Amino acid sequence: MKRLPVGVLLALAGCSGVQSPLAPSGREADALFSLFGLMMVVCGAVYVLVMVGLGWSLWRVYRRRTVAADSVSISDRTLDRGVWIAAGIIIVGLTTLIIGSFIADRAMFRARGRDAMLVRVTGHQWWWRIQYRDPATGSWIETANELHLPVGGTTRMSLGSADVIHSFWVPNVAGKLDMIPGRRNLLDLTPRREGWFRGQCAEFCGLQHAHMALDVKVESPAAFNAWLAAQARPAMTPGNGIAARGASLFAGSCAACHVVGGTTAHGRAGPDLTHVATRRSIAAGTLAMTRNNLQGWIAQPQAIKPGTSMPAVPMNPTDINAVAAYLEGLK
Ligand code: HEC
Ligand SMILES: [Cu+2]
Repeated sequence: MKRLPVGVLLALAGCSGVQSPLAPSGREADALFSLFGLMMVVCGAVYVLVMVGLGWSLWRVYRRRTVAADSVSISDRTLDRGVWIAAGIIIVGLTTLIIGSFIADRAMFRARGRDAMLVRVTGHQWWWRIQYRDPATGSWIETANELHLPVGGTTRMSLGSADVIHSFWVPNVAGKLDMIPGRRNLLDLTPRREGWFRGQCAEFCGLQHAHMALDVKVESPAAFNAWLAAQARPAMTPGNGIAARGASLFAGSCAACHVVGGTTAHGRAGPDLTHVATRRSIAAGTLAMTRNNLQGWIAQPQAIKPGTSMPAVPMNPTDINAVAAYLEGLK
């Protein structure tokens, strides 16, 4: 049986993932993938030609050497011809690449000017604030760390930052774009395949830069609309005794930094938690959304993301459990 080296298998495994520009699943990523292919072909061809030329000249030198050691010389005409061929290859190759990248760039911003749905994403150390403009009312619907996109449609991201420079990158769907304090950059996303993808902050932004990931769900327009409508609703009222106790503890210790829609929690320093339990992970893709992980995060955020601006609020385990039960009910 033929066996591929482990390194080759690992490299190939990287091409099919949920965070890979080599598995394009959107119009903008398609354009970049085609450009990547063109660059591989042009640069590969130049590489092969250079290697063949090198081999050929070495072979000629070697052949002559065996005849007479000191008669190695290249005529001016051969030299001239070589220079012209090299110049031709460079001009044709570079022109092809320039045209290719111009076309890819146009393809990526084709929807500009048309009315795409607008989503504001703001980078924070080290999480993402996400705000959808409600097409019906024009008001903003806020969530965090999990982006939903309707398949087939174009969503325009307005990217900004609240502190340092971050960079927004969901490789399967589109290229990356920096998020710069004081300005908004626009990026269009037109995913064409449903499923979960993963984004990642792509500009070093401090200690927990690596723990600044983004869950991305591409779904049917109907599922997307239902999701958006659910996100716009105020939070559920706690169902049982423990969760109700958790709610009052939350109002005392956490409300200064977090919003829970429909309650007195109005803090803007941290992610909106109105529907936190609908999300797949917490702390920007760092932990799966489970009761245990909520408890662990509340008890020791500094152990999970050292340097995060969420402090460990002093609470005993029973209270932490109650708060986690409350959050788990925020569907
Ligand atoms: C000083 C402000 C502050 C206080 C007080 C605070 N938090 Fe946070 N919280 C944050 C910040 C900032 C983050 C984002 C951290 C990150 O992911 O890097 C966060 C993240 C979270 C998350 C993860 C949300 C998500 O979608 O990823 C949960 C859950 C949470 N906090 C719960 C609580 C609870 C419960 C309390 C009270 C016990 C609390 N927080 C108190 C600032 C605060
Ligand atoms: Cu970042």
